[in-house]
Amino acid sequence: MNQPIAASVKILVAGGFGVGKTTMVAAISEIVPLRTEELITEMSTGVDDLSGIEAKTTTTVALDFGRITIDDALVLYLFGTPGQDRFWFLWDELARGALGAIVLADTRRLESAFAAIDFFERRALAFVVAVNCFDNAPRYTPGEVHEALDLDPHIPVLLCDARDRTSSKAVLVTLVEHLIDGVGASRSPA
Ligand SMILES: Nc1nc2c(ncn2[C@@H]2O[C@H](COP(=O)(O)OP(=O)(O)OP(=O)(O)O)[C@@H](O)[C@H]2O)c(=O)[nH]1
Ligand SMILES: [Mg+2]
Repeated sequence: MNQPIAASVKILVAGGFGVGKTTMVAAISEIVPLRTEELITEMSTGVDDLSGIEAKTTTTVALDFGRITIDDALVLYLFGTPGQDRFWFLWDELARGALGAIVLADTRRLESAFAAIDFFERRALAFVVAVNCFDNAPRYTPGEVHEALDLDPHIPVLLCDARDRTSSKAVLVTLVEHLIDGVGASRSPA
């Protein structure tokens, strides 16, 4: 019997430097994720802002890649972006064909989410904002983060732990629901 061919959807996991993108792709993926991590060298001194993530020793230089099968009909492919400004030129390529994005944010450096938010708003690519709750980071409610980032009212904001599979999957589910809402809204009569 022929197996139905599953629809495959490309999702980006984006955000500033060191917010936990690689961690989230690894937490969600059912396959061993492809990573392109390089050691952070003295080259990055004075270039990359390591405040709050001093223990970080590696950084993504191209992409992270993972996969999660939702059911027979749907497979999600996750692409984690590099976080450092000098790899911005890769984002256009990575965003090609993507249906939606997760913007990860860290409340110690909330402003590092602006570039990713701006990128997706300009391209009218649907996204949700997920605050990765690092242990020593100030706690804010999703509503406060929503306001601080000056987001459009319909953009979902939620708190998560990027190391935790259940928590990261909840972010993905929120994004998929947001995408479905968007399709519904664009189909409903004006
Ligand atoms: N305490 C805590 N540490 C985390 C969390 N998420 C990630 N980390 C750690 O924070 C560091 C940064 O995580 P990465 O996943 O490499 O971040 P990234 O966004 O991929 O970083 P770049 O690719 O360099 O932009 C790593 O040392 C992780 O172990 C979290 O939710 N809580
Ligand atoms: Mg990374």
